Amino acid sequence: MPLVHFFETSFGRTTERRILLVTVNAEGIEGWGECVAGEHPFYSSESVETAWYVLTRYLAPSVVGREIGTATDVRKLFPGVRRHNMAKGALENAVWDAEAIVKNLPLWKLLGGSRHVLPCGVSIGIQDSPEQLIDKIATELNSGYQRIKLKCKRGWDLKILERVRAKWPNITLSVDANSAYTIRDFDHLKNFDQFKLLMIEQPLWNDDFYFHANLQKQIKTAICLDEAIHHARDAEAAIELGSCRIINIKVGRVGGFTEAIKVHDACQANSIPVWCGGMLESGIGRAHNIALSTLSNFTLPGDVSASARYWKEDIIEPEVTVSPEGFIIHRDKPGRGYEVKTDLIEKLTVRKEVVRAGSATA
Ligand code: OSB
Ligand code: MG
Repeated sequence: MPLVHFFETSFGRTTERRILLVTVNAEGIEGWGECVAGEHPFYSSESVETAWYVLTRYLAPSVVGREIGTATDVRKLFPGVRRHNMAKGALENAVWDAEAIVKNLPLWKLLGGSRHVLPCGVSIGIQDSPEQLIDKIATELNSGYQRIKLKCKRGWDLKILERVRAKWPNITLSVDANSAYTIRDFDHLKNFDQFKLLMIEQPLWNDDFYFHANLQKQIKTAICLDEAIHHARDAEAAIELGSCRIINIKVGRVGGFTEAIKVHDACQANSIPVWCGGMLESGIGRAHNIALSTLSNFTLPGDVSASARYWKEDIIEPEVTVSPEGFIIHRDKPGRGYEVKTDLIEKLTVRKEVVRAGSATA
């Protein structure tokens, strides 16, 4: 699916998405999940290809044909595959979707959510010019978004922030470095404090807690970890070390709703606010992110934005919309709450594999 506008981070530019969807058939009920792995293993070590391999060869064969009491049990059936969280999350979440439909409950309720009106932010990529960025920010503010997050890297940071703050001194603003900086940049990063940012997301290495803790001691701006958090124990370690004051939860990155809830609860117990990250999802992943964002500790605006920011036509009905005040209101239909446009998906599909009960495990 081509993106309406390219999306550029410190690790590269995306112009179209290849989206891997998982459908589970639970005695006639269809549950859908989206694998949020990228086209290339740049954000994390997973990609669409690795997820396809792990799902079709290991995860799906261990789950089909099995009696499943509740979606939380799905990961207990997985063979001993290390990591590959996005592949695992796609399958587990499809079962959550099916379970919610079977129980005639909206997914958000099944997850234990309680928030009804969800504050939305936007993530704005690196642009071809500062002028193009200013235009984009103006458009998103006009649409009502409550928080602007800018992708940054060396050469696209302090000067950009100066221009943005000169024009909008009071908007809620944050930055996401996707690991663009190193220890050599600590003095440089101290300069970010003057811009009164809500947070700086994952400034250092994707797998680091220790140097983030050092950095957090030296800067006033709150550090938020994204890439580094793979499960609740990571969250606990990062919090105990002082590596961050905010955590971004992406359900795929932590391997599904079960672990996402654990991360959420660990943060809540330590008074660390969380928000829902995005991975340029289609409507299915987007609907799941909305359901997750209803949990009580999702107090900061998420990167869950309207379908139209990403797609000419989304694969769900209705599309996700954001109110002029910058809120998404969850839907109360059973399951994910949005219909899947199966005809459109069929038209866009380039590869498909059906894993049936009794198929050989690797
Ligand atoms: O770091 O949050 C990130 C997109 C792809 C990979 C990583 C990230 C992002 C985003 C986009 O920031 C959020 C969105 O879906 O709008
Ligand atoms: Mg991020």
